[in-house]
Amino acid sequence: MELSKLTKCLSMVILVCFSFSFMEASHVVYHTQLTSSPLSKGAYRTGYHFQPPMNWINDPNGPMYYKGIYHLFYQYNPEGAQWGNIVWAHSISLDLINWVPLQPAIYRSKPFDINGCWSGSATILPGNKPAILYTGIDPDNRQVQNLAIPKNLSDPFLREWLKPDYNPVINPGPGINATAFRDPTTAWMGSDGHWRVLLGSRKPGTLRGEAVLYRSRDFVKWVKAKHPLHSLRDTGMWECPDFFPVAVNGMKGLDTSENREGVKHVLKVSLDLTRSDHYTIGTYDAGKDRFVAENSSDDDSTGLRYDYGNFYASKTFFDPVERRRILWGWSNESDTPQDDTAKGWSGIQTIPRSIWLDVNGRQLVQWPIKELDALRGKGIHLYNTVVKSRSHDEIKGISSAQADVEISFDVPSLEKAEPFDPTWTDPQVLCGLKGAYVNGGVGPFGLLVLASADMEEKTAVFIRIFKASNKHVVLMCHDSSKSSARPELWKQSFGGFVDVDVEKGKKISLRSLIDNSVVESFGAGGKTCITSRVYPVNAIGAGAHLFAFNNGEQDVRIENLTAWEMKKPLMNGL
Ligand code: DQQ
Repeated sequence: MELSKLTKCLSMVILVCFSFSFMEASHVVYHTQLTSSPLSKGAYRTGYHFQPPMNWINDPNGPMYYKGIYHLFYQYNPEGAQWGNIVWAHSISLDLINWVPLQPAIYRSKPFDINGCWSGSATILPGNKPAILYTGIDPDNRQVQNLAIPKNLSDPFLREWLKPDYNPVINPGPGINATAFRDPTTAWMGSDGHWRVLLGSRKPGTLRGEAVLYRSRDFVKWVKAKHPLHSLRDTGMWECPDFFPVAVNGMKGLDTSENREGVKHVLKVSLDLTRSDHYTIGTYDAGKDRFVAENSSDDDSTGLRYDYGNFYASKTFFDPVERRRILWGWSNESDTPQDDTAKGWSGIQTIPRSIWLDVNGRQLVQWPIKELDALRGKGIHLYNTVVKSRSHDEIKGISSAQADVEISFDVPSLEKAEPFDPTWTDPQVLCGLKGAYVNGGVGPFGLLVLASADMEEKTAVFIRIFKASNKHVVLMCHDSSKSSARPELWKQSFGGFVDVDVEKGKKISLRSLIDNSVVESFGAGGKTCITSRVYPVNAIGAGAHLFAFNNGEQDVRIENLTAWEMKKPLMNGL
């Protein structure tokens, strides 16, 4: 089907879905006890992040591209703003930014998923046939793995999914804890023509996290491999594993089954113990079906993370059109469950990010997909502007509650950098210790976003540079301690180190996607990313201001700043 026809079809679906969303809205009671609070004004609803019209969402599931359409499924509670009654909600898009909701694709209906349809992934089988593997919760509350296939392959929207009666296709067998056995990955095919899939698990009676491996010839009959693909002690339950190849050179993504010279592999696990996503770069030994991590400590809680903030249960997929790998992650609310009930919703997906291996081979780099730029509206530019020591300057001219800000700083001298204490191994702790309002040497400098006019409320996105014995250490933080006048909220600061040679260029960049209650930031071109959820009382709508600030002793210079207001895409019928 050509694109114009699809666009027409999509518009028709939008109409249908508007009525669908409206019908859903009619039986949900919320916003009752509130009068003029930010909650009642809907001030925290995001403008351009993925979310349904209402209710709870969590993990992104089964993202894929099929016949001209991008599909995103996600964990959804059709009945309220707290986790429960989970189904696979389904939305489609032509550009990964504008979304149209369809009916739920997978919902509780059979013994093998009667107590829940939990996370899973899509695989495109030969002949361009999508297949979904997901975790079902059976009548005994065991976690079993089920196969779902499209009812009608000629429907590019893939509206209806069949769950064959031979399910479950994988049962928790001997040596498996039936309540810690879930979240199948996208499968990949080995050179022997057999499929492989991973399941997140925890070795019974231990805290050893495992990525259990299964093989299949036909995608229906699966046999457990003798060894897990990878495991690590003391890491607890591994949820939502993801395993994919990355090119050693260049930014192009690879199909999940690709494995050749010039390819490394990435294993990501979502650590239930810390609710954070960690990834490791390594080699996939296809002969032994083992993953060999380049740095064995990297998948414990001190390792590399996609995002050092509020970001969990992420999943990638290969986009064959643009030949890129795209990452989705769930960002949970950090307000109270009572607020979520009052808002009538909870949870968003972060902006889809292209990911690739950094030229240094040590980490991944992430950047918002280029399609997001189409939402940029009114913009302002600043060049060559000094931000003096211990000062802040308002960036005026746009409305910044929903904005995209790119800024690049020149740091003329590193002489005043504070000494780095080698015991500072946890960047989050360091960001708490040396927050935005603790004066420093080189930094803290950066942006104050979602700030009230009197600056009582503000979220700081900043850089601080230290001098270690043999190099400079760059720290990136989100300081949310003053993000809201409401004392009862959780205002955790987040941080990550940035692996850049700041001595060389004496430059560092930041990009922040601001969206009412979300701040999603990318440091040094996407080497370090942090997402925070914040709930200001006054810095909402037209009351939200934007500043550049510098609480360091050293002046810094804004080499370039561009800030755009962000328009609202079609977002699931709203
Ligand atoms: N969420 C799903 C599980 C997964 C967890 C249930 C991760 O399948 O392990 O909603 O957030």
